[in-house]
Amino acid sequence: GACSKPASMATVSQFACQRRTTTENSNKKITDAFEVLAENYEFNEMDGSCLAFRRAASVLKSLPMAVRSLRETQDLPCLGEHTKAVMEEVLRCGRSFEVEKLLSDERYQTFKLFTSVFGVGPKTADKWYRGGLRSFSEVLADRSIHLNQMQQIGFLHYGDISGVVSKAEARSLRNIIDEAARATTPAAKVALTGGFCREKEFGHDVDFIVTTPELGGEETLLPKIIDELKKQGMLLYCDYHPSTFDINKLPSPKFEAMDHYAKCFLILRLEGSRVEGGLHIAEGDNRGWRAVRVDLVSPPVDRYAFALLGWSGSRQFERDLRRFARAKRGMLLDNHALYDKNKNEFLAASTEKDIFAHLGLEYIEPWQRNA
Ligand code: DGT
Ligand code: MG
Repeated sequence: GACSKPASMATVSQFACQRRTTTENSNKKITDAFEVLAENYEFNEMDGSCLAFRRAASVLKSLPMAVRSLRETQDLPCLGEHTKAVMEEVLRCGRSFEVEKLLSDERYQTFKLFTSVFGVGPKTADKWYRGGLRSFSEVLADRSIHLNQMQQIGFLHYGDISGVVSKAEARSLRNIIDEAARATTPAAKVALTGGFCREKEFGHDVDFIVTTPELGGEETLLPKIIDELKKQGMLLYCDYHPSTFDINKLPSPKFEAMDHYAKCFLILRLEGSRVEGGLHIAEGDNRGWRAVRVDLVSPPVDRYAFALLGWSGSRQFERDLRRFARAKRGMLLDNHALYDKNKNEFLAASTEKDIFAHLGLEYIEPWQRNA
């Protein structure tokens, strides 16, 4: 009957945007196992299986308590045969044989190593792996390999940018970006987004949305900020993409594609910081600075709320917002706009709350979006 299981497990939505997921994860052992498997499916370009394990992990992360038996999960969405088998093993033995096998698998280990380099994705990792390469020294010694600029810089700063960024470092970067923006454009708005706006303790980079109160002012904002950072001697790397935004385009429900706003992927020199437990392969120790990855995105101000919601994450939360909009509301959502297919019109929004309201969703705070 209804009282045989915890009430909180009885009504879990299949959509992450209808769940509240904090950084506290009571089922970390199981979700870590799922994430190793998902990652391996991603390496093998098996998108369906990858998504199945990511969705299952996301559901368990939203639970307020640890799952103790398979029976307790019978009403939870997004758990299939395979995910349940892995979960059952972790519950029974504390670990999964399939995961253990992967963790010691040469191909998995090598992909994990290669994709930890900035600018190296599964495709490049696969090419290097099929070429017989297994270590960084083998890659760097191979004369037939041409590293692009991103990968060269990735190896150069590997020790720093493969380490995590702390909340304190994100805070100092916030001040730095704030000042660089205001120095050139006094009215500029800077918002911290990504994992650090969800109250994560650590991240792999720091993400910001920057804009101006005047429509069109954002067009010159990023180049100005970049110039300012360069003047201050902080700019170690800058990959700038100008805007390709088209206001007439319908939102694209495909999440994986990058959005069309002007953006830059940066590596900045952060003074007075050290990498925790980082290993240095190309740089001396005892420096008073470290390299950090920073992303800046600059939408026009009337798209600010869509950009903010689209970059706040988590990835699973974002995927499900779009999936929910389409499947349950007949609407198309992306980082630029929300389009109602029933009325054939765009729905404007100036805050994230407006977007949730248009979608008929309860508002979920950023710190509850760690799906
Ligand atoms: P991390 O790894 O600690 O930096 O964690 P997050 O959540 O900050 O992840 P990150 O920095 O990769 O991305 C932040 C958010 O930006 C992500 O949750 C969704 C958005 N985003 C990043 N890359 C893409 C992309 O390729 N397509 C779309 N649509 N959104 C993206
Ligand atoms: Mg991030």
